[in-house]
Amino acid sequence: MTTSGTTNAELQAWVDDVAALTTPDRVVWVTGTEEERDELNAALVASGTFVKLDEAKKPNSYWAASDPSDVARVEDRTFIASEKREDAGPTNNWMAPAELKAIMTDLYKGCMTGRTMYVIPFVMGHLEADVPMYGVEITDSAYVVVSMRIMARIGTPVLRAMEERQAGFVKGLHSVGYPLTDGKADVKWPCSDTKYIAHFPETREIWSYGSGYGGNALLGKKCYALRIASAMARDEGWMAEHMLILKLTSPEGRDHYIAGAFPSACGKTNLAMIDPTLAGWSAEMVGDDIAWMRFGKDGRLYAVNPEFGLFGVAPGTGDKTNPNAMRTVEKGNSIFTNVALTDDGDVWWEGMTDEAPAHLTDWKGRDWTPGNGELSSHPNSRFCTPAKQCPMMAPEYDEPNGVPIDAILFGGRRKTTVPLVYETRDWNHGVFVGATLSSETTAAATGAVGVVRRDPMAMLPFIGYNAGDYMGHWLEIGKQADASKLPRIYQVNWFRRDKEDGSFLWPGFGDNARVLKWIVERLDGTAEAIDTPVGLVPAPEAIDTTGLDMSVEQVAKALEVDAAEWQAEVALIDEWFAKIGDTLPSQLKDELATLKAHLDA
Ligand code: SAT
Ligand code: MN
Repeated sequence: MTTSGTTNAELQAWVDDVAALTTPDRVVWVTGTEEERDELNAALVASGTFVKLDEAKKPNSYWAASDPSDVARVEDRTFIASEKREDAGPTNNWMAPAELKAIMTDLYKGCMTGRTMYVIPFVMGHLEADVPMYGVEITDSAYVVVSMRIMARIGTPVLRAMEERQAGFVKGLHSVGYPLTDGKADVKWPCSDTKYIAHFPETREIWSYGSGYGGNALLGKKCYALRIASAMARDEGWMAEHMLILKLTSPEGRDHYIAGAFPSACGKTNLAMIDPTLAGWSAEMVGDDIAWMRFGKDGRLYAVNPEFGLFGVAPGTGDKTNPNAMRTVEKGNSIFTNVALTDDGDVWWEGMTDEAPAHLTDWKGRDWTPGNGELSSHPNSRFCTPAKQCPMMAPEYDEPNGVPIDAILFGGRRKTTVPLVYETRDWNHGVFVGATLSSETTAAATGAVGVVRRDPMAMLPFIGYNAGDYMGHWLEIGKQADASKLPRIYQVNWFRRDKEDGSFLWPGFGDNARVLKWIVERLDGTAEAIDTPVGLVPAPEAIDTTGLDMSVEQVAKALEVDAAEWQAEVALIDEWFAKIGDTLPSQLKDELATLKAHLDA
């Protein structure tokens, strides 16, 4: 059985081919209406995937628990299948497209047996954009459909626009890889031990198999808006980046737009929703995860948030750390995955409140009591919620061509070495700092946690081509505009620890506005900076600590440039550059030589 279809011949043919290969019981063209969403949610409750939360506490909201093996992006199963291996570069897993497609076609054969195949037309960014960025995801997961409806603009209006414009689109094929062959019963969270998250950048295709987790299954997000889009952006002269977009307004009423790249689970959503602790300053969010940036007619870089929802890490989100996120999810219409369920039909996770409820159902469905030695929620558990519900959403979010970026931040999670903040000397120096960005790994991907790894522009898992060429593309972008029109580039590190007692040197969260204030004053030409071997660091007194219980000496510790630590860092950067190999741009070698010379001087 099939509902509807399309006049777009390429799309219809692809849908027919996929249905013939995967043999679903029926094909449903997703319309995006509220009635359709309600039906799917009800079906997900009936199948046990969803538990409906108490209507008074979280209206129209659901709790889901994944299979314990399917909780994060699987970077070791993620492939960039370009025709040539060198086009995927040294940081991506590569397989020849024909070989990978042969393997995956075998897996897809009959994989939707007993299931419904959904066809989701979607657009990343605005339907009214100069160049609307269309996609279609085929999936056998109703969880993916209702999540995609939160995370992207989907449904019939998008399909009609695609038909009218005869527009091209990114093809995303997703299956959980759990066919209901011979009447086999379904499980709450179908998935497979065999997983492939495959990208074909040349043909703008995504093939995903075996996982239902967000970053592996909601193909508009990391797979399209970063991996495929970064390859498009290289070809077309724009940028697809793993960045938040923040609007900051000073007490004088001047607006500044800041983009910030941070690896997954390093506080990007918290910074995007910052509640400044400094009197007179206010912040609004434009985006919390992805920024697409293009030059405007005035020669400045404009950023749009291509997403429609927020897919944030739940643990650590609470009234103290991120009140705006709490207000966003309280409005309902949200899906919570792998957090804990309270006895009265609400959700809870570590860090939501100081005290845990006396009893919970944990993310594995077991009884949980405080102090039982287990976390109630998986460290990468997520809330999926409509972006527009955020009380501090900037009106510019609706601007189809985005906001002009004044500054770019690069941040990681580093216990040592990297100062709280410093400014780079020019675009190329900024690209060097971005290209050598590093962070301790988090639970956002499977694998060891807490290991320092290089994460260029926080894009390591998301660059859809050769990382050296990607760095070169950044340098190219810098040549396309007047230096005065380019955003200024800063590095920040909220996570530095005291060498003696290991405590955090900086309070973080809302107090990060104090760092942003210094950056704005630099942009306005009113703040001083000290020239150090690594870049321009504020004098400790230049950071506004009004109302903070923090001495100038403590601020100085957070800002310190320790030559010995940086000598060790330089050795690590040498190793990193050696890994990039031939495609490493010579300008970045020059920047490293300059850093070494400054440190030796
Ligand atoms: O990859 S996700 O989009 O699921 C989340 C993240 O790792 O940033
Ligand atoms: Mn992210």
